[in-house]
Parts: sequence; structure tokens; C-alpha cells
Amino acid sequence: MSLFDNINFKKLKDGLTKTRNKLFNSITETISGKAVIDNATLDEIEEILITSDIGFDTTETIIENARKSLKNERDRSTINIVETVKKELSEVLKSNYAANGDDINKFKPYVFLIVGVNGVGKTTTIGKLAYNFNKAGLKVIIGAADTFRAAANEQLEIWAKRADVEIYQKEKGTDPSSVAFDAVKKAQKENFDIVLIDTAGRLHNKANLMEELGKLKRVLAKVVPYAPNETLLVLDGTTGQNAVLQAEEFKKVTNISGLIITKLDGTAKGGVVFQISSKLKIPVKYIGVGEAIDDLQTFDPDLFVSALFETN
Ligand SMILES: Nc1nc2c(ncn2[C@@H]2O[C@H](COP(=O)(O)OP(=O)(O)OP(=O)(O)O)[C@@H](O)[C@H]2O)c(=O)[nH]1
Ligand SMILES: [Mg+2]
Repeated sequence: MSLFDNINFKKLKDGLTKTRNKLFNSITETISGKAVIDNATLDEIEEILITSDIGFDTTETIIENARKSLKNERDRSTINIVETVKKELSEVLKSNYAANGDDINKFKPYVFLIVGVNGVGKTTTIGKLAYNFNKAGLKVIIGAADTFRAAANEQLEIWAKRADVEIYQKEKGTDPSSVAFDAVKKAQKENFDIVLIDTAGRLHNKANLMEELGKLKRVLAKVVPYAPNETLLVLDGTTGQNAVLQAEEFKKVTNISGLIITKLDGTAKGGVVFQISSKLKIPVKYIGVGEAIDDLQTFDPDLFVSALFETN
């Protein structure tokens, strides 16, 4: 059973329209009208995949596997080609997939640390997560550990109100670790199920940001030794290759348990989800398909691929 009922296939499909146009429509254009697909056509498909932000290595694997499973000329009908590419794309996502929520009942409070560079959608995503957890009947508190930016608290307060959950905050400039510490303490004392800790995306410099993360983790573990249960890295899907680089940077300095890829609505770069998933070997947990509170969806590999290939 899934924890949230937050997948709206139509919205997912609508959000992925531009990516679908780039990926699926180009593939169908390439193969339409051809009775059988020759190697030159497979090369063209390969090129489409590479230029759809899926990445070189991932595409190589997909095409190599497709060539193997379509060894016979007669297997190379257009429908078989599309189905094979779809299957291979799903495999990429499934090989790094992890279901959400299995452990949540085992830890109280269950602590999420949400990290990522500035502007990727951390605060918005925390609002959406809070809304989903609250709707699932869990008692949620948000810890406002982005004490760097002036308007951070106000923005988070608005989201907490919308999601109808509590927020723990202190004045700007407070040590983020002390906010996180106190938020988890409060959660423990007052029987909260879920703690969502927002963090700053911009500090004085990158080394600072990474150092702060390490400190946050050490301090959280002082309240509850198992915390954080999850460290989720938020990536902006519209930035394509840059998102991959960011994830690699974060992976070097901290243990990332899952990814949230935002802003997949309205971008043609959604193919980057495949590249991120296969390169980083970290599961994608959620995706953002809009700015509203109900625009966060639990990531489902098969549905994601279907949404990229279904036109009506
Ligand atoms: N279209 C779209 N916009 C999104 C999505 N998620 C976040 N945004 C927008 O991205 C912008 C930045 O979001 P924030 O949540 O403030 O990002 P942040 O990572 O907390 O930023 P900092 O706190 O400055 O580091 C806002 O305008 C959000 O509305 C999404 O899934 N789709
Ligand atoms: Mg923020």
C-alpha cells in the first residue's frame, strides 16, 4: 500500500508534454512509415535519446540492449521498437528504485533533511510533503533551518499554514543546527510523527554549505541517534546537466538517500531523470509537476515512462 494517494496521471502527462514532444514524438517521426527498422534508424533513435538529456552512457546501454533484443529483422517493427525502448527506459529507473514510506511507522519522529542549492524548490517541496503527510494522518512539524535568507521564515510559514501543520522557527541568523536540534526535541516531546527540516541553499560559499550540512547531521543524531532517517536532495529538472553535476557534488560530501526532481512541468529536459537515476544510483523519490500544494507526486518508474509515451 502506498503512503500517499498523490499520483494524478493526467497531471503527470500534462506536465511532461514538452519532454514527451522532444522524446517520444521525435522517435515516432523517425520510425513512422518504415516497415522494418534498420541500423541507421536505431542510430537516429540513439541520437534523439542523447539530445533529450538522457545522457550518453545511459543511451548507450539502452540502445545496446535494444539491438540485442531486436536481433532479428522481423522483430524490428515500429511497435516493437517503441515497446523495447520503453522497457529499457523503465529498467533504468527501476534498477535504482526504492518505495517510499516503508520505514515511517518504525521511527518516531521520522526525520527528513531536505537539501539542495538555492532556488531548486526545497521550501515549496517541504510544503507539499507536509501536506501529503498530514493528509495521510501523520502529525507533522517543519523545522525552519534556513536561517540565512531574510524571507525564508515567512515563506515557510505560508506553506505550513497551507499544509495545516506546525512550524518551529527562530530569528534570522540563528545557528541552523540549533533550530534543527530544537525542532526534533519538540517533535519527540510532543509526539510528532514527521519532522521536515528546511535548509539554506545559499551560504557564503559552497564549502560553507557542505560544512553546514555535516554539522546539521551530527547535531540531529544527538537528539535521536538514527536521525536523519532520510536526506533528500532537491534538484531542478529544468537545469538538465547542471542538476546531474549538483547531485555529484552533494554525493561527495554527504549521504543522500533519495532525490526529488522539481519543475518537470513546462520543461523539455525531463529526460534528465533517467540520467540522474542511472549515473548517481540514488532513487528518485518524488517529482514536482507544478507550484501548487498538490503538485508533488510519488515517483513511479512505469507511470513516468508511460506518461512520456502516451499521447491521448
Ligand atoms: N513549475 C514549478 N515550479 C516549482 C516547482 N517546485 C518549486 N517551484 C518554484 O521554484 C521557485 C523556488 O522555490 P523555493 O521552494 O523557494 O526554492 P528553495 O530551494 O527553497 O530556494 P532557496 O530557499 O532560495 O534556496 C518558486 O517560485 C517555486 O514556486 C515545480 O515542481 N514546478
Ligand atoms: Mg527555501
